[in-house]
Amino acid sequence: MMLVNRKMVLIFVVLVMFTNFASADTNWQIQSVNLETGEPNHPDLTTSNKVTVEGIILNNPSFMLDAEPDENSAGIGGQWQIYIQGDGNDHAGTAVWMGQVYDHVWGGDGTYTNEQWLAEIYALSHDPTTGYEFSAGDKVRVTGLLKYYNGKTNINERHSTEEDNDIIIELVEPAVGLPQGQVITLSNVKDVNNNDIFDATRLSGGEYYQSQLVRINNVSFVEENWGPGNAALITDSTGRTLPIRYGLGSGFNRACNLAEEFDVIGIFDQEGAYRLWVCNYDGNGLVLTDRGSKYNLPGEVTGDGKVDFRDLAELAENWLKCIPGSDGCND
Ligand SMILES: [Ca+2]
Ligand SMILES: [Ca+2]
Ligand SMILES: [Ca+2]
Repeated sequence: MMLVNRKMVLIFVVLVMFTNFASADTNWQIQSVNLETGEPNHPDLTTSNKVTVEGIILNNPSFMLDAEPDENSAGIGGQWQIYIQGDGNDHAGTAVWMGQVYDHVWGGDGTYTNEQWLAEIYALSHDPTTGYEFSAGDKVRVTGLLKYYNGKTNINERHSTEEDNDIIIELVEPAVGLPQGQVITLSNVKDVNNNDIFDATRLSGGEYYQSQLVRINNVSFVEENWGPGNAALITDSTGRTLPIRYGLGSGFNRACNLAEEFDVIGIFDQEGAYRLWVCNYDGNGLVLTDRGSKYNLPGEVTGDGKVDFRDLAELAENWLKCIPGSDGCND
């Protein structure tokens, strides 16, 4: 009897180990495509099995999509999205997306009330064990269902408010820092005729950089179209071009002070065509990027995500002070 129990325990332990091992994917595995056709072919694309994957958060969500709840929206309601990028040898990234009004807008199942929606994205923004609030540069573990959309395999709820479809995000390591943007040129992702370079092996072209941070140096605008959420177009000295999507960052509400030739850092994205998603601009003048705001809320200085009297008090206390060596001291 004793022996049987030990055996059973052993089998159970091995099963648990195998299950844990089998359910962990890399971003590279999640983005798997058929080498001949380029079609996505992850085994759990249409099963009800959730995948688990780790990566570094690339963006604070309020700079990317508008999560403002709007259950009765004639528009599209709240949306929420982060990208995670694999580290080490995991040369790939994955978008994690949520929507509020699945049935009205996304051809799905159910709509979150405003209250439910806020609870959903609050849960996704905090480690379930410690309550820690995530930020770009944190390494996290994401568990959820897969859904293919316009060129990449995303983790999302498959457009359903069913609790079984929930996404879970857990902290692996806080503040590991953003990955350095891989320096590319437009010739890495566009051919001589300025067409997207698609390589189904994902070892070159746009697929190699998809959903990861890249940096492109010495570009200029063909179409500036400055403003939050707008689409722009950049070019380099070879005449190749690449679409830019501006995020919702409040920096795009200020004047564009970029030099005529500038560098750009953003998330290399595919939605049909390849494009670069730049979430915010911090006004530095030479590089179209933002180096560290947490919330997309001008005047929010205390770091709690709400503008109130505490921010005002801090502002008042420091009124007319300037940082030695900064432009502000020359006014
Ligand atoms: Ca793709
Ligand atoms: Ca849910
Ligand atoms: Ca505040």
